[in-house]
Amino acid sequence: MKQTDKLFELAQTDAALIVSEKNRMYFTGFASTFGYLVLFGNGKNVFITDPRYYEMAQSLQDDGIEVVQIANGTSAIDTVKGLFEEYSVKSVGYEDTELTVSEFHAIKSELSEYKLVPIGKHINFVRSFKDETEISYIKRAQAITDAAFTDILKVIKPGITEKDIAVELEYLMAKNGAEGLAFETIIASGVNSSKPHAHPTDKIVENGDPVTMDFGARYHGYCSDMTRTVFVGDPSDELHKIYNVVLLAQKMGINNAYCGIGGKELDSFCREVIKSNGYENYFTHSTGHSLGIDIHEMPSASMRSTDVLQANQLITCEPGIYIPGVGGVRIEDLLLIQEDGVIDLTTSDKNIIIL
Ligand SMILES: [Mn+2]
Repeated sequence: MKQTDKLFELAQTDAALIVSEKNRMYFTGFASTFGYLVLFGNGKNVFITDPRYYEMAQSLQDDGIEVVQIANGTSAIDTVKGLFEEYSVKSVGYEDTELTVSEFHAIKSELSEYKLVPIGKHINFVRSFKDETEISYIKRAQAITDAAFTDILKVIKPGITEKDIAVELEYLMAKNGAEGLAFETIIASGVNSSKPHAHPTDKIVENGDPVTMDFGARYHGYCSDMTRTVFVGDPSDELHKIYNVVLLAQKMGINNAYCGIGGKELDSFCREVIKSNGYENYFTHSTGHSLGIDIHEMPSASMRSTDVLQANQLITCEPGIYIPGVGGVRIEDLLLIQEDGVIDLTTSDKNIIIL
């Protein structure tokens, strides 16, 4: 069972009620659309589910998670209440960061006799530290993404549309072993590339266009994320310069990252390079984020971040410059923080590529 000791150390409750799909997936490694996971501070864990998952969920017993089927004519919350009574629970942590307002109201009225404590931020903090298995999934997801990038370079040429590049890239990730996408693929060519999160359109790629591709795969439920901007034919002098500034900024961030660096400090390493070249008003987003089961997780690297990057956490380094009417460049790698340094999990070339 993942990091429950750490969770209870932070939460200081007798139990935690986990109902969201992703947190259930995180703590159990078992994917399901329905189930209540009850964690107890004493190390006992119970997965409550219905007949659709009861048999499959038996594998959880090996990980020390008791599996209980909801009795006919009762609800999951009745089973939860029964357990709380049995174990003399007084305080219960709940996922304030995941529940809808109506789910919260339902839990609040059903569990009115318990002290309810919001523990969403503690769960997110615990989730930010990746174990060996999670790191292996993320590395694999990133390797799939890098392989797809190598392959897509053979496909991009004048005349192809942004949508076709997106479809090809997604096919290549699937071919390389992805079980799905980490997020909706971003393809932005020509003047569209000044919009950091553009959706792929029917626009045709033309000679001289930058093509920004921001994409990620999912492997065993875990995400990867990378961005490269390539050029189809020679870019204008201005775009060439912008590319070099973004590349320098990104390398400055990566080369100066270390275990213990503040997210704000990492951001400023990148931002200073862009600023000293006169483009500070055109770097309009933060430098990086972590990922895992979600594509955006904590910690973050931004001007306002108070996070400190610690061993076994991840952070992307993705500065960009976007000039409306001209175009944009973004380069993104995924970094794994380790005690003795930082590993760049992204292996794709980032010297300027002119197709
Ligand atoms: Mn990203």
